[in-house]
Amino acid sequence: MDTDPITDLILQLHDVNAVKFGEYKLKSGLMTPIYIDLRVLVSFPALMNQVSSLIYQRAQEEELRFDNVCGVPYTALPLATIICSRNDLPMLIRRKEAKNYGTKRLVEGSFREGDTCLIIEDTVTSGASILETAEVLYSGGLKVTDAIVLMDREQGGVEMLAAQGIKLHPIISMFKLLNVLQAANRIDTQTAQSVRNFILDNNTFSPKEENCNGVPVTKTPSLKQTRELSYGDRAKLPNVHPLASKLLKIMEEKQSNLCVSADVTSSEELLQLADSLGPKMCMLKTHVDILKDYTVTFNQKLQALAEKHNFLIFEDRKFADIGNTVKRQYEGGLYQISSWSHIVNAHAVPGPGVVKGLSAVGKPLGRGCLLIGQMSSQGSLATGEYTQAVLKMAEENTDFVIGFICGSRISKRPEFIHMTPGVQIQAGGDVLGQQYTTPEDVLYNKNSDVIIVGRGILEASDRLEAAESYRKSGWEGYTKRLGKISQ
Ligand code: 5BU
Repeated sequence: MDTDPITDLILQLHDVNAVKFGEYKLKSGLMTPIYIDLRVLVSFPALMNQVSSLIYQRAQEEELRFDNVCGVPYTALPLATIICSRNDLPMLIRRKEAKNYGTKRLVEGSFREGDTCLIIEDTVTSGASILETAEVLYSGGLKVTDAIVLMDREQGGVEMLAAQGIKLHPIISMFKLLNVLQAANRIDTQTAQSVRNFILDNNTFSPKEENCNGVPVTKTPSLKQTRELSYGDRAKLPNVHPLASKLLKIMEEKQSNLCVSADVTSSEELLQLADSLGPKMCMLKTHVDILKDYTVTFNQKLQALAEKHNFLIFEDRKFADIGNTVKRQYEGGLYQISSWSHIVNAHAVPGPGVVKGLSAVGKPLGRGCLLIGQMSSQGSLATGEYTQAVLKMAEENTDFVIGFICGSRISKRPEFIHMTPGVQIQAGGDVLGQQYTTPEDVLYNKNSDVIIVGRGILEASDRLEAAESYRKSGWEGYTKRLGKISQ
């Protein structure tokens, strides 16, 4: 099988046990489910050479200009040595402590004041170690503009260093590493997802720190301890979309984060479901194209029930075409979805045009859209870098995108709503690839906001009783989460 050099390197790093999964303590004291230990590299000369080549190649690709190279002690020190020796570059060594005899220098090697030094590092979490080395180099009169790191844990290091004027160039990013190991069956989906959640939930960078005069100050990055905002608090955030705010208020008022997926084929049955389960849910999800007897009167009745029981309607249409087509599918045709559905969803696969097309119709009507960041079905291709691209698309369209369909929280912005399908009281799946997790897992462990439940309720002998039990366990998961302190 042909692999790119990074994929190949990731697999080799895993082979030599430089990537470990379990419970480990970071330098900061934070517990982590993944530990990158590149100290073992020195025992594998071929890998040392490969890594050094990739780092130097990166410096060339980025056309970096520098006079000397300094590896952050200790792990990156031999890497810097190989790079400098092979490419005839002058190296500097940063001492951890000044010796108490002789010159007392903190930077060993010969350099001129004003020289630019490139920093090499093995792993970055917050960026603090690189900054520490840069500060020693600054004190010697050197400049630092760039740093290259073999492994970026994607926990805020790039942003923190950028705020300090240092551009960080990662060779391997955490999400790429997880995707590669998962695709190669080195780790299972659950492990990969739990590490992704950990990384997303543990960003160490808090931007703008200001002193009392409003002047930005340099602060050693610290891990923030925050308590989760309640649905009600999130409804009042200044940048929240009005429809997201409405939904969050409904959830708070009705103590429900349950969206019932009304996947039935008769309009009469759907209306009856909406009326009887209305008090239990914050949202009703439809697949209008599976109804065998759709009429305009039906959707007028459905809207009246949404008013009566105070829930939102979400047509799970999953638009996925070019902007011009989705615009016409959303407002026209038999169903005229935009005229009755508060919320629709879309795949990001066509690019931003899909959101632009839908938004042209929905925004003036005060509608909102959920982007599909992940799917509950087995083997879904919406993972890793794709999910990250969806996130970016949402962030660029917050006047219409109100959140995501996903398996777990993918954005830290409390204005976005995360909704998760594939939920049943009993975890498991169906014969066509659906995968189920429990309400508690979705709310408490996966940090999502809304559970979407279809057959768990529809196939119960008493649907009302089942809806109440999903409402209750979803709400309990959420209240338990509110008590949790996140780092
Ligand atoms: P279920 O009966 O609880 O399995 O129904 C789940 C519903 O959510 C069903 O209407 C699906 O079309 C919908 N769904 C999903 O299951 N998984 C996804 O990733 C997305 C939607 Br997007």
